[in-house]
Amino acid sequence: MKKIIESFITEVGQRNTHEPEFMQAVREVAENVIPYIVTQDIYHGKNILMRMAEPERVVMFRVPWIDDTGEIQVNRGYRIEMNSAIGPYKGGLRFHESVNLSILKFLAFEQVFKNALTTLPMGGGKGGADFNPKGKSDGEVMRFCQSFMTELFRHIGPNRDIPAGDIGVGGREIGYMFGQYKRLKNEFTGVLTGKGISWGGSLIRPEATGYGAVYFAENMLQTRGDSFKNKEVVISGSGNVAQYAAEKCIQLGAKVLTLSDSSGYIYDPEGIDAEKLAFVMDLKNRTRGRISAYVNAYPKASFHKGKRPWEVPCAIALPCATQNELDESDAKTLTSNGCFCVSEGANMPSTPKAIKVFHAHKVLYAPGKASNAGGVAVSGLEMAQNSLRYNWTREEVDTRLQAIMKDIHESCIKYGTEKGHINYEKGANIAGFVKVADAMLAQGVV
Ligand code: NDP
Ligand code: 2IT
Repeated sequence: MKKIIESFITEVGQRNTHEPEFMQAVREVAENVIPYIVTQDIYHGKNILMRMAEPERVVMFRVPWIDDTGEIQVNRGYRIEMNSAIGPYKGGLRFHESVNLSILKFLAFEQVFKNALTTLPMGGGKGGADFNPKGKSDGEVMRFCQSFMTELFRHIGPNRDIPAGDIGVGGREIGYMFGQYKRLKNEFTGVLTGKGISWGGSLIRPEATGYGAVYFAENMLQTRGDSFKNKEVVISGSGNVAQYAAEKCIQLGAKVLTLSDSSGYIYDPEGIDAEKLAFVMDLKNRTRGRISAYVNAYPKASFHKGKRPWEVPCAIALPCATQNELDESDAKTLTSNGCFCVSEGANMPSTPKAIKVFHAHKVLYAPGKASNAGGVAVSGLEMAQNSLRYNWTREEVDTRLQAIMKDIHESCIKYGTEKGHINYEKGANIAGFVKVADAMLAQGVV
């Protein structure tokens, strides 16, 4: 088995040199799915995983724009259209200085499996640019978004490819991009998700990823007759996903101890309550400040510069910042401090060695493609509402989100149950694979 997996990885690696994040995501899937494929005759001789590891299409383009001093800047834009077997390409856009082909291909590959798990008809894609929104004025962000969409618009559409937000892309950026798409096409369509409520957005979409990651963790805790009540929770990040994960934890009676950004983490031993979270939301979303400012407002808290929050003892950890932000030594620290539940709000935040530590300690560990699927699931519900030209209430969307997270949890149990342990990583990868692979088989050599 090891030989089959290694020869597959070698072949994919030869075609994708210098793409470590993409190869990390492919290896994780291959290690979980190939042992399953060999037991299933229908997949033999179809080269199905190799086909899934090759994007259907990659678009790369120049994004020129003028900054506030009148200088011409240039960035690189991308859209990876990974797989459309079960629906149009769907996935976010990331604006961050680290963005490159490897990072977007890993995200697009993960998205294919994640979207399949949501039970909704969505293929997988991802895009973005190496643009750093930090410190940019509203005008600069708008001009960048307009230039980005001036090329992207010809590749997307409500039945072709529907982008949304991710790191560095929230409601403001979606608004600027939607406005430019509408001018170029002279059409009002649901081409992006994460839109404002008065122009086609869905209630609960901003909350969905964070809430979903907590709902998924709740489902995992229930398998042990446990809950969030009075649990200490450590969260990384302080953006969209982290904020709403924290909100749901607080609503469920947990004590949230940390939040972070790329400069460090804040630790509040008294817990971040609803009022303190409102301060964080204003700080991050309106004034676009740094999380370190929390300690000026709440002096009993401390700021740990350049550090990650995993050293703070907790029962539950929710990584909600970025890829590879939790390594083997962090995982060992967490488990030795009693952490027994990890639900990933971010995409691929735990390194492969960290995941091994979680499995060895029988931690309730959910990979992002299962636990953060609530965001794209509510994006799917936004698309459905746009097609219906109708809006569901908050309660309706939240009820559907909870049902979807429960369904994903059940799919993981179906394919991931091992002796005395649920391997959610294996369960999510196989369940996602089966749905997409069966559709591809039915469609011929695609
Ligand atoms: P935001 O841009 O709103 O927030 C990102 C947060 O992560 C910020 O606190 C940011 O800090 C921190 N961060 C980003 N890069 C790094 C880094 N290299 N090192 C340390 N911290 C970092 O993004 P989101 O909250 O939307 O996304 C967070 C994660 O969730 C990502 O992995 C994303 O792919 C994933 N995700 C998002 C979904 C969504 O609907 N938005 C859906 C599913 C997954 P700083 O400000 O210092 O950069
Ligand atoms: O990683 C993700 O699932 C997202 N950034 C959300 C994608 C979407 O289309 O809502």
